[in-house]
Amino acid sequence: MSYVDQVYDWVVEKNPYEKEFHQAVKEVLESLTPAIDRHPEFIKQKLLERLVEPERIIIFRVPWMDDSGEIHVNKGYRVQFNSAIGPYKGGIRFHPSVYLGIIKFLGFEQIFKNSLTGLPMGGGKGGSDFDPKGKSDNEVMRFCQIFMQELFRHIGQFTDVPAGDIGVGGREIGYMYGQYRKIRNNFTGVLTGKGIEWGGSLVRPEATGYGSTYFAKEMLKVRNHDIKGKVVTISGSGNVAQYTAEKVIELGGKVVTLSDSNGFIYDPNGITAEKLDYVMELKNVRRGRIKEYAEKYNVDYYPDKRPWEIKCDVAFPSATQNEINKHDAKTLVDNGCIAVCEGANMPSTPDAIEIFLENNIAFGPGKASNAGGVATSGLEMSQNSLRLSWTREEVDKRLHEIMVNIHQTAFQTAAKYGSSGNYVVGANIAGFLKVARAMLAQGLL
Ligand code: NDP
Ligand code: 2IT
Repeated sequence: MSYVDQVYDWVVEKNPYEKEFHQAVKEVLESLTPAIDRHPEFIKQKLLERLVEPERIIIFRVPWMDDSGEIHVNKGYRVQFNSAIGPYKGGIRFHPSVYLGIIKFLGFEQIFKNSLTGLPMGGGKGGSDFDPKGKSDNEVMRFCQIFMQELFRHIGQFTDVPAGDIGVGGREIGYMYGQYRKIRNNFTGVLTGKGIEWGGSLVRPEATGYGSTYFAKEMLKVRNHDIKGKVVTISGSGNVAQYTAEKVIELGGKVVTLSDSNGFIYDPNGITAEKLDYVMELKNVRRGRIKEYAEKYNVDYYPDKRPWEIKCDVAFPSATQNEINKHDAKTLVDNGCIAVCEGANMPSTPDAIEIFLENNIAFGPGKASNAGGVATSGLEMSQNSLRLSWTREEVDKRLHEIMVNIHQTAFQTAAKYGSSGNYVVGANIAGFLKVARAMLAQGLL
């Protein structure tokens, strides 16, 4: 049995039930084989065994009181996965599906993603099985405060810097930051995604979606295509989906779908900037359902479905993990899709990825294509350290450069290791090698 297979089996045996974590580990390890072949020292040093075990896991109780006075108890998590190249960095997810296996998969992905950005950030992730949906602002505030009442002792600007993810946006970061500042009595860049008046960076809210679009543009350029004039399907209607739509529209693409966990809307005439303003108000202020778009603009709504049956040139899965299965992938290919760019983390199942690669689809894996969010978080950290704020143009220029570099690195690394055009192999190997070298240089820790 090969070294990577042995490590994978060991991960499954030692971490039963964490199926998303197994999936993420398998995808990375399988593509590392050519790199491991060139570095036998990694085997001797048990480097992969060390890489798949988080440096530290914190699990804690979060009791909170709802508006009617009833007490609820949720679980809080922070997985501090790898700090070989910088402080742990990664978002916090509030969603009822959260358990250790999800946070570990996300933290593991984050190691390689952060490495690819070229910025000094290690990998981590946190969250809770708390469901912000249907909760009042006061309930969300109290939850965030109690969550931070424990998390504060484990994080810091040089230790671990959380940010947003599903269910955690500007509102939640605000409540958590306020509590951190109050408890610690200091004002530091301990979270990213902060409001612009209190240490945040311009373009951070837009960064993941803009970055994903910049990445897609680079993939298309290699094939002599452009976003302009392309029909685009997007899943999700949260932070990543909204700003992917904004940038695609700005670049002349036609966005025809958005979704949420209840279904998707299909607007064959294209979502315009004005309609997108409506979506942003609907989702970010009123916190309503995407179905309302269909009612307002008189378009079709498909309950309990994902948008992959709609014919498109480019697809941006931007909602959640495993939202494109084998059947969806086949449908996309059969309908003439030429590129799939992952805004979400691990939205495509392994057999869906196989279909994309077999059919020569330009496939951007999340850890490369959605790295613009964390990269701009890195830029927020830099600005906090400098005690300066860069202009919108400055941040966007740096974000764009980083995405172009990630694309180039993944593309060139894939070619170097015998898998031309395979961004999965390129991104995994490039992200891995930097972390592996740093781990070896720093000794057995
Ligand atoms: P949001 O909470 O802002 O939006 C999430 C969207 O996805 C909502 O429309 C939500 O619908 C939908 N969704 C969530 N869970 C499910 C589900 N189980 N089934 C169907 N739809 C679902 O999150 P983000 O936009 O920030 O995150 C989206 C994805 O992008 C995630 O995979 C995240 O990890 C990834 N990502 C986020 C980054 C960021 O900076 N925010 C950076 C890099 C990656 P509903 O409202 O009905 O739940
Ligand atoms: O998955 C991700 O990269 C994020 N949720 C953003 C992490 C961050 O620290 O900005």
